[in-house]
This record gives sequence, C-alpha cells and structure tokens, in this order.
Amino acid sequence: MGVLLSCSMKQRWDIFCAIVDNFGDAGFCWRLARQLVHEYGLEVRLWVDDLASFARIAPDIASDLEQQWLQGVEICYWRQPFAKIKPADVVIEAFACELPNIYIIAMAALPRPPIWLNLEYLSAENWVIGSHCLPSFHPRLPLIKYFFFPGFLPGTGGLLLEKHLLSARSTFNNAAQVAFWQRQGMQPHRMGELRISLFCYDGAPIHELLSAWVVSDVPVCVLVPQGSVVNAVRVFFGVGLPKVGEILRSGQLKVCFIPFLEQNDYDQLLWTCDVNFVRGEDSFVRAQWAARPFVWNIYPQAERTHRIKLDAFLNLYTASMSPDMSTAVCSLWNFWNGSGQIKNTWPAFVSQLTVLTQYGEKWVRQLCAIGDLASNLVQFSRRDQI
Ligand code: TRH
Repeated sequence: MGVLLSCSMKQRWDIFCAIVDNFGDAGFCWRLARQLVHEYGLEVRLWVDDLASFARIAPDIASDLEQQWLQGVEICYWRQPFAKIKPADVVIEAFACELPNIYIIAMAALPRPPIWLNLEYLSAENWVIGSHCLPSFHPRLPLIKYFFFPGFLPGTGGLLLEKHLLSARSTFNNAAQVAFWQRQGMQPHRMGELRISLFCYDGAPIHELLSAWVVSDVPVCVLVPQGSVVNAVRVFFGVGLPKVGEILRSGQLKVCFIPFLEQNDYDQLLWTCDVNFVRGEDSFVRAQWAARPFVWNIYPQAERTHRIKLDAFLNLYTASMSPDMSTAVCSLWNFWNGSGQIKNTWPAFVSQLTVLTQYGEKWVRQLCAIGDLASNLVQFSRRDQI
C-alpha cells in the first residue's frame, strides 16, 4: 500500500542554480526543469540566486518575486539566509553550487533522505566515465551525494535533449524558415550566401575572422545576437554601438544585429544557419543537435585547463572524419580558441561544409545512443524504487 501510494504521487525535485556569470547556468537549469515537468510529470522547484540575470534567458520572469510559476515550473528566489523548508525527493545542485546549510540539515532529518546529485560541468575527457555516479559520503550527516556527469560517451549522463527536438528540427522546412526570418525582420537566404550565427566570448579573435570574411570567396551574412560580441564587431567597423536591426557591410561580409533570442528561437536560428559559432556549454550542445557545421569557443579557464577539454572534445568529434575534414575543423577551432592562424583555415573549412553537414547527422545519432541527460537522471533517481 505504502509503495503504491508513493509511486502514484508526483516525485518532487529541487534544482539549485547559482548564476556565476553569462547565460549558460540559468539556460541549462531552465531547460532541464521544463523537461522534467513536461516530459516526466514531475513537480520541479527551481531555486535561482539572481532572478534579474535569469530573466535575460526567460523574459517572462518577474525579477522581484520570491515565488512564481512559469511553464509549469515553480521558480523560487534563492535568498540568504535560506528559509527552513521541506526538501524535495530529488535534489540537484547544478555545477557544484553549494546548498544552503539549513537545507542540508533538513535533508538529513528526513526519514528517507533525498537523492542528492551534484550535476557537473560537461566534458569529453575520459576520466568522466570513471567518476560518473560516484558517491560521496557526508562527513557528519547520514547523506550521500552522487556526482552526475553529462557527457558524450557511453557511461556518462549524456546531454540534454527534449523528446521532440529532433523531429521539430526535421519538420523545420523552407516555409518555416522563411517565417522564422520574417519574424526576425530579415530577408530569407540569398542564393550562394553563407549564413552564420555568431555567439562567442570577447577574447575570441574576432577581428581576424571578420577580416577573413571580408575577402571570403562566398558572400557571408553574419547574425550577431545582442549580449554577445556586438562591441567587438562595432570596433572592427569603426562605428558607434549598433542597434537591433542594423546592418553593416564590408566586401563579402554583411553583419546583421539581431535581438537576444528566446531559447526556442535560438534553436531555430541554429537549424537554419549554414555554420554556427557557439560557446560555453548549452549553445555548444544545441549546435550539435542542429547538426550543422559549428565552431566552439570554449569558456576560458585559469591555467588554460580549457585547452584539455577542447582537445578531448576535438579528438572525439573528429575521430571518424576524413583527414581533410579533421584538419579543417581542428585548424579553425584552434584558431578560434587562441592558437594558430586564420590563414587558409576559413577556405579549408568552407570546402568541407557539405560533408560536415552529413557528419553532423551521424554525430547526432552517435550521441542519441547514450540516452539523454534528463532520462538518465530520472532513471538514476528511481533506481532503488520497487
Ligand atoms: O552564456 P555562456 O557563456 O555560459 C557559460 C557556460 O555555461 C559555462 O559552462 C559556464 O561556466 C559559464 O557560462 C559561467 O554560454 P552557453 O552555455 O552557451 O549559454 C548560453 C545560453 O543562452 C544558452 O542557453 C543559449 C542561450 N541563448 C539564447 O537563448 N538566445 C540567444 O540569442 C543566444 C545567443 C543564446
């Protein structure tokens, strides 16, 4: 009876998100929370310590409310000091943020402590497999925390992928693309023009890349969302701060400034561009689901540890590419992350676009075989249910 009752009740999840900087932490947690609610019928509370920053990803958020519901997710302001509340059945601390002490004590006081997971940063390094799901015993309280690693390899937690994302992408036909561009106030593709989305960190060698695009063999139309490298592009053109909708031109290069898009629209942008320049974690993953050629600007870390992560991913991603493809990808990615020259890398990359697009679909199939992150999390959370 007790088991039947607990199985029929909605499992409650608390996700804690501390926003370090940028959009990725909130973007990831918001995506996960919605997926758990919509696809698994779970009750999800998302605790965010900076609602104003969160509102940039989810514009319907009111940054002055302690508690609000959006798309079925309860969003709570994670304030200090934290109130005494009943912990959920499953507790996620995203990206090693530290749970409030009072909450940890409340977890330990429950007759059956919650499943406590530290959801780690994404990496393609091999050691992730050995560390995925490892337990860590609390030094004083009867609590176990598990380390859950997203990843690209079997034996990791996989990547966030909504159930209908790939089918939505495959039905995003010409008419849908035209409608998308119209909504953004832009003309559809011109014949022969390469359309490129550009989202990267300020440290990327933008000047060199824009210079290469000015003299590109093919016309290049670059879409730059607000909140990214608008300033660096402006400096390149030697103009004042451009507004949304403004267009700048030089040689073969045309740059269009677009708004910072809502997450679903950003996916559609990635689906419809010929090449996507992405960064961090979440846009990097979304570009992979878009299956278009992409270039990753990794989040820079102290002592260049990001280089190790970049190389690990490149090794994996290019493993079954032809030597020409692999060289074209590695050269451009390395240049974009601060090592190597732009010279010849852009034309070499362009010459591989058709095969890279085919490879993108193969890569998607390979990633899907691991199972997606939300379903792997749910499976883990139910592992000792009878
Ligand atoms: O914003 P980021 O640089 O976030 C980073 C990373 O997550 C990194 O791992 C973390 O340590 C650091 O922040 C603190 O890049 P990321 O991860 O790609 O997140 C961007 C989010 O913004 C993603 O959810 C996609 C979304 N986005 C839109 O919704 N609309 C847009 O127009 C753009 C450009 C992005």
